[in-house]
Amino acid sequence: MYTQSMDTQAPEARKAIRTAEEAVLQERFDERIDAGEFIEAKDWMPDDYRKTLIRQISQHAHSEIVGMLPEGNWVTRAPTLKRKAILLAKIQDEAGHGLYLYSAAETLGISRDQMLAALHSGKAKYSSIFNYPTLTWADVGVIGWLVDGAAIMNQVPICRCSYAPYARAMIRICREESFHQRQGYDALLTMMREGTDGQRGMVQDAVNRWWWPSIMMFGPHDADSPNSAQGMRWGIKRVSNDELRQKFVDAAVEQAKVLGVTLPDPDLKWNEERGHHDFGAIDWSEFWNVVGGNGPCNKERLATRVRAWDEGAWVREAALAHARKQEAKKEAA
Ligand code: FAQ
Repeated sequence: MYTQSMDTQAPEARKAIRTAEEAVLQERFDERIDAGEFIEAKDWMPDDYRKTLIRQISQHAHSEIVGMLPEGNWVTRAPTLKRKAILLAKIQDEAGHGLYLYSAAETLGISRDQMLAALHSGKAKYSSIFNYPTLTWADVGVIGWLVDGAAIMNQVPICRCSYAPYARAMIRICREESFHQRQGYDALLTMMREGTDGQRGMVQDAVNRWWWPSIMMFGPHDADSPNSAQGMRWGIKRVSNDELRQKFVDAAVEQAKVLGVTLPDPDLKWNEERGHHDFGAIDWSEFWNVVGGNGPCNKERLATRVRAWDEGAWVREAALAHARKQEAKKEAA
C-alpha cells in the first residue's frame, strides 16, 4: 500500500529517532525547570512529571471535597446565625477549591470521572486529617486554626509550583484559606475570652485531639518521603515536609499563648541553638493506619461521598440534558 511503501524506516530506526527527539525535549524541559520557568498544559513534559502532578493534584482535590464533611457536621448546630453563615461560606469555599483543583488535574489528561472513581473505590488518597471526628463546636474553630493553618503553610509554596495551572489555582485558594484560618482562630478567641469554663475546657480538649493529627498533615519525615527528592527537583515541591512542619509548630506555639491553651506535647520547648521549637516524636503508626483506610472516620467519609455521588446522578443528568437542549437551540437558530 501507498502509505506502507512510503514508510522506509525500520522500527528500530524509528524508535532511535523518537528517543533522540525525546532527549532534546527532556534537556529543554530540564533547562526551563532550572531557570524557574512555568510549564503550561500544552508544553512537552516527561511522563513521570505528568503522573506525579496528577497524583498530587487529585489527592489535593479529594482532600478539599472530603474536608467539607467534618465541618459540615456542625452547620445545623452552629451557636449563632453569624457563625453559621461564616461556616457555610467556608465549606462552600472548600468545594470551590476542589473544583479548581480537579480542573487543574484535567489539563494533564485525566478525566474527572476517572479521579472520582479512584476516590470512591478507596484507591485514591486524601489528607489523613479528615478522618478524625468533630465532637464539639470547638472542633470547628480548631480545624480553622490548626488544619487550615497547616494547609496554608503547605500551600503557599505551591503558588510557585512549576506547573502553571496548579500554581494559579493555589494563589486563589491561599487567599481564601487565610480567611478560613482567621475565622477559626476568632471563634476560639471568643470562646476563650467570653466563654464559660466549660467552653474553655472544650477548646482545650479539641486542641488536645487535633494537635498531633495536624502536624502529621505535612507527611512523613523527609528521610522517609519517597516522593520528595524528585518533587523538589521538578519544582513541584518548594519546601520540604519537615521544614514546613517546623515553621508551623513555631507559629502555632505563639498563637496558642495568645489563645491561652496548651499544646499537648511535654517535649515542646524552644531550642536557642536551632532557633526553633523542639517537639516530641510523632506516632507514625497512627499516621499510616489512617492513610491506609483505618482511621476513626475513613469508612464513614468514603460512604458519605459515594452516597452523595449516587444521589446526585439526577442533577448531572439534568445538567447534561439542559446543555444538549441549549446546543440544539443554537444549531437551529
Ligand atoms: N495524608 O513522599 P511523600 C486542606 C502520602 S487540603 C494522606 O512525602 P508527597 C484544605 C503521600 O501522598 C490538605 N496521605 O508525598 C482544607 C504519599 O503517598 P503516594 C491536603 C499522605 O506527595 C482545610 C506518601 O504518603 N493538602 O487541608 C499525607 O511528596 C480544612 C509518601 O509521602 C494537599 O494535598 C497525608 N497527610 O508529599 C479543606 C497539598 N502525607 O501518593 C477543608 C498538596 C503524605 O505516593 C477543611 N500536597 N501522604 O501513594 C502536598 O503538598 C504533598 O502531596 C504532601 C505529601 C506534602 C501532602
